[in-house]
Amino acid sequence: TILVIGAGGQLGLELTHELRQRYGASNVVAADVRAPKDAETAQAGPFELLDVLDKNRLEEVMRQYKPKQVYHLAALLSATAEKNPKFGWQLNMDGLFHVLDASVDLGVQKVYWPSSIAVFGPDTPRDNTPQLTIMNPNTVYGISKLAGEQWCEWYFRKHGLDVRSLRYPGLIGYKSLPGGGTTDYAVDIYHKAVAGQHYECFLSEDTYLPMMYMPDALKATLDLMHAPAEQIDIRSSYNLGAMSFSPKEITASIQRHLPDFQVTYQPDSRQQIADSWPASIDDSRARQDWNWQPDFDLDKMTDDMLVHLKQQVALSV
Ligand code: VAH
Repeated sequence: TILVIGAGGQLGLELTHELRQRYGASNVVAADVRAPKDAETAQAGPFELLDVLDKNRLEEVMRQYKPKQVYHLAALLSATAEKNPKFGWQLNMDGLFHVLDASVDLGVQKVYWPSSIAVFGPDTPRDNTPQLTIMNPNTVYGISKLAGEQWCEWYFRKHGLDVRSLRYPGLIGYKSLPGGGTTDYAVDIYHKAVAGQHYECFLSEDTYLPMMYMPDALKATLDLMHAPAEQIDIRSSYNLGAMSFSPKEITASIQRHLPDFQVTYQPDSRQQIADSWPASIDDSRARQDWNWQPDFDLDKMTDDMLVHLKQQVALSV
């Protein structure tokens, strides 16, 4: 059995769907602090209400299902955590400790925990950011992800827990909505374009950020989890990249299909967060250790996103 904590989030919803397709729906338990919005998650397989800060409830769920693998995705993302710093730290850190301790106690074979390019800060080299480099994150989310990486490595060294992690760039998909991130503009913009509306972007037009299409993020996650343990040389978290683009470039990519689509720019507080992050990532260690290779670039992602979002609109009328 596999347990997915935070199964209702942007990544959790897609990962649960992918894992259920691969391992059978009844073998993948979806858990989240709130009941699933989409009927599919609820109907397709087992669902448990779980607040990961409630350690007793977490242990109860884990004793009931005895998962061999746990994917712990529940967290506050960058913009939300910056507005709720104490809760952001508590959820991101105590939630992780509860999962790591319960996994050691109950003999879980593998744990997955997502990190982020948010672990890098304003004095990190911005272009082709290396795996090992200066890391002074200046957001609550980034501080919690950097601390979490170090704790994952500690649990691997001290308890032999096989915990694995990826520093995701901004993730973009059509099956789920983002929740409180700084890169969310890159999802919102496609929805507006397909709805025939203009989009007001909360980042400036030349804000370059590392990004990845959801199918690539799912492939990387499962490739990492399937790799033999002896191939995993990095137990903090692997740099992971696919592409980088700016709001201006994703707009041009969309206008290849929807030439009348218009975007205006109104940077808000998320601009400072974006400015503290790298422009591009060196993920050569992931490519060396477990053969990472992305499939989607910006135009290929745009073509796929627009086709699927148009289908969703057609089905919803
Ligand atoms: C965020 N989407 O914006 C997340 C991610 C790299 C960005 O961590 O907070």
